[in-house]
Amino acid sequence: MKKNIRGEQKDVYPSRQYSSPTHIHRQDPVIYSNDRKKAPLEEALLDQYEKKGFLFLDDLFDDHEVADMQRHMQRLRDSDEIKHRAESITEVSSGDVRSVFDVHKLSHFFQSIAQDPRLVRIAEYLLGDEVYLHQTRLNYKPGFRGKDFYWHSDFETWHTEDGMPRMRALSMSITLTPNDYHNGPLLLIPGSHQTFISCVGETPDNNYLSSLKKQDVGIPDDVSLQSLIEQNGIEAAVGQPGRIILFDCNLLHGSNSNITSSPRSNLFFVYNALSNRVVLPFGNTAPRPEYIAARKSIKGLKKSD
Ligand SMILES: O=C(O)CCC(=O)C(=O)O
Repeated sequence: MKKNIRGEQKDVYPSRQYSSPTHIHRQDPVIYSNDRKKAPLEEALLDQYEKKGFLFLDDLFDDHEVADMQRHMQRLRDSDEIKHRAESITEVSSGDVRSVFDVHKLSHFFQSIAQDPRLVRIAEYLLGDEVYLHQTRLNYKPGFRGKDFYWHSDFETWHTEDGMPRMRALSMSITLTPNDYHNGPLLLIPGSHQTFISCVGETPDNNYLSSLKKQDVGIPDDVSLQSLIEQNGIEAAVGQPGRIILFDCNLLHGSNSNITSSPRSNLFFVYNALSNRVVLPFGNTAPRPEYIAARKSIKGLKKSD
């Protein structure tokens, strides 16, 4: 095994280090809190999250709140200043904005949504710790030419390229347009959060921008994907704006391109346990910038007593 730059030998989730893919059974809990009486979610939803690695919440935000989010999303989208900032990732072919990172720092409005006690309490319960924002982003998938996101586990990237030690993080994605079967909704492989796929291929130094655009590293192999999909199927997170798609950091997910006329835009907040804050990357590369992975600007969002 390659020694990482922290000088440590032990990496329980090594990836991009071997010449063929391997599977490692998850070494970490899915739900870290034990007292279900204190849970901010119903028992059935907790069971579903544990088993499938994701759940949907449809009624957490009211129509006014969702309309406000849509307005602020559009404002960021239309801003020329934002488009030219490093936090904006553009499509290789069209130059269109694909993602805007750090939305909680670019917009006070999105900061307040990311810190909303209704969201933070759920994250705290599932992760069994005070949480902070590891990453936030808006993903736009315009009509006609909205590009796909290939299958991946976020944790594989966050561990290898950012140094997130363990599987103790989750994403909450809030849909800001209708997500239907045709316009490239998020696709999830139920149960895949239990298996870490150690991917093949080295990460070139400072390749993070190109790999965000092209997704050419940290991609599971076809054989592994096929067996997980054959065992568990695929679920499409279709729903109306304002739905929260909550998923574990190691869940395999992706989405198809959008050739319909209906745009699809989703917001993502990534909560990580404070005790799981990033160290140096396990893949031996230089850390990615702060707007992609919080390393210095870490602020606990304590909401539970
Ligand atoms: O927006 C999507 O459809 C998928 C996003 C995703 O997986 C990512 O940004 O890592």
